[in-house]
Amino acid sequence: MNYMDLAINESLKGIGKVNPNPLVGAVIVKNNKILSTGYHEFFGGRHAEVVAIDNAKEKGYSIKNSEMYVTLEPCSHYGKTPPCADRIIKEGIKKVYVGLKDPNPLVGGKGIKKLKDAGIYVEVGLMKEKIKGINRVFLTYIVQKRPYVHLKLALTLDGFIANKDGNSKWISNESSRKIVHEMRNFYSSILVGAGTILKDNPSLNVRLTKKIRNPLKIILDKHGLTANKNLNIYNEGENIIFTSSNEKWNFKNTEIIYTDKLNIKDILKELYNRHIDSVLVEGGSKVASEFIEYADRISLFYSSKIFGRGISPFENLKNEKNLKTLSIKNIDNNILWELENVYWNS
Ligand code: AOF
Ligand code: ZN
Repeated sequence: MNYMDLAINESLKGIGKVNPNPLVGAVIVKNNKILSTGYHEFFGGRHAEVVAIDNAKEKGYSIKNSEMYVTLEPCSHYGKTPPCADRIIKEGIKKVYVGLKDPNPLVGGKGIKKLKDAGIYVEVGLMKEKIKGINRVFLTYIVQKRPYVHLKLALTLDGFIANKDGNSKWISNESSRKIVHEMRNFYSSILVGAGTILKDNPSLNVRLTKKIRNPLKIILDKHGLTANKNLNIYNEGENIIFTSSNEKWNFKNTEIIYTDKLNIKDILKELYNRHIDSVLVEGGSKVASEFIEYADRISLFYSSKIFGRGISPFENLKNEKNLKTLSIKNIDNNILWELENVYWNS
């Protein structure tokens, strides 16, 4: 494994803990020996570069004239912590290999310039594409000023998300569902319509894989159908309900946002304003038909079941769509088809 790969692997340890900040990892190397590694561990915490430096020093290493591999450009601003570029210069690190230039306007090349001005050798762009993929949430949130949207659906072979009575349990297999729980660890929130809540009474938590934390649950409930019912979503974690109804919800873990229309763009804007950087949209056909317009990524889990009749996920679709395939995988006889939407910002 190369050093940048190692830095990337370190960065992944921050999944589910750093949002809306980036996943960042760093490695310090001297004379071809790895002295230390570090990653951004939690929102507001030390940056990866500083963690790696502190770790090397704790082990008693001198890091003067060493090299650093870091997945994101070291920052140049005073944020929750002082600038990493200053610390790197102070410690006498002589070469810095940067994966991705930081698109955050607070940094945006200023960190690299600071290092270069101090006489440090800097190389930018190592494994850039991989790092962009891993940081797709941060990049969308910071550049496009909206949450990243990932639409996930489980479908029968003939393309239904439920049978004609609306039953959707269980279309995809256990391995597919495990992947969905990993997605729940990765994204800050899950969004579903009230119909799904009433029909399936889902918990929408992380169970089938090692839980990092439960994502925030967002329910679109125009008519207030979920108000004060005995439902699993109220048992743990936090909920936000968007509604146009005058119903009152009396749950401590549930915030109600009243809005005239449940307009998706406005909902996403509201979430962005609350620093929610990503949404995993988990269905209902109404929700899927609307969110397909706004989804950055779509994951379709096709099972080998055939219903013949049922509910199509896109019954309410307004405009035809043509998506771009990212990958197709066999998941124990289910097929996971991952697709990308065209750029939807306007
Ligand atoms: C991180 N972790 O390892 C690096 C970051 O609010 P602050 O002070 O924590 O600054 C956040 C910004 O700092 C972030 O958006 C990114 O531009 C830059 N680098 N952030 O959270 C890190 N290296
Ligand atoms: Zn920093």
